[in-house]
Amino acid sequence: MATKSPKSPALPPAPAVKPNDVNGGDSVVLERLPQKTKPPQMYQVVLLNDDYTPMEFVVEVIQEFFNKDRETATQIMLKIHLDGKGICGVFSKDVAATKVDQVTEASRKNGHPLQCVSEPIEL
Ligand code: TYC
Repeated sequence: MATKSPKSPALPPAPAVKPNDVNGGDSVVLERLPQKTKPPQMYQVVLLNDDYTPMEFVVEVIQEFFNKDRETATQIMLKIHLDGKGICGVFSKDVAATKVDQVTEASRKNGHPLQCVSEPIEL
């Protein structure tokens, strides 16, 4: 009686491999797509002039919330006083909104009508 040779499991038929198919024809070609990530939209936080808010309060707000030294804050305040508006800083959307809220709350708490807005920066 012949001894059974151990049987190996059935294999799928070997794929036809062309000489240049290093991966048996399963190679994937990755195309480089054009870079399409844009930098995020930035926002300038602007103070508006009015006839009632004291100059000293505006200077203190610019120093405290926009991290300017007293001289720079005074120049920005005078620019607003003369031109009607002035940029205090440029931030991401969330940070700009927080600055507007902080300045507005501090102004109302002190009884001043100071207006602070954020505007998307034009490209
Ligand atoms: N015009 C105000 C005054 O004469 C001063 C002022 C400056 C107010 C800047 C607001 O954003 C402002 N007291």
